[in-house]
Amino acid sequence: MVLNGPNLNLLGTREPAIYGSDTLDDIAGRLEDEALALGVAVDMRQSNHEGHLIDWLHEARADAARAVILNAGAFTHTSIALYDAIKAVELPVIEVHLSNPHAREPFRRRSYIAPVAKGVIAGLGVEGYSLALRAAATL
Ligand code: CA2
Repeated sequence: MVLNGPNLNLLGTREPAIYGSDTLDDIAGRLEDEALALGVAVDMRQSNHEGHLIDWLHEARADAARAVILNAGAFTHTSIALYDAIKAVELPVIEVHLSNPHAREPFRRRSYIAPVAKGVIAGLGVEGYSLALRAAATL
């Protein structure tokens, strides 16, 4: 399962210097193709609501998803609820960011996801999603 958090529905429409010019649909299409080649299935979702992301993590567990790729957006830096949910579901979660939060404002340096993530990929743009998918397929 590939989960995207708040404001990522705006990808490709604003701030291309930071987030690139691909839309979330472009990324989903690319992951679908790559998943086919890897022999795995992807289910990509986006929500601006923290609770939806938590419900989907529970759903991933209930539906026996094998891994979660998570770009939690700004909830990365604030959400103890996501930290708890990731711990609870006991699935490998790969944290992905398009930009490199460590090279931006200081408040982006804290991640509540990283301590419970299997791995973290940041700063490589949409390529980060592809790398995470490859890692997930291998894991
Ligand atoms: O770099 C990333 O992928 C982030 O998760 C993106 C979040 C940001 O809060 C994190 O620190 C790093 C923000 C997503 C906002 O997405 C937009 C896309 C286009 C235009 C405006 C916002």
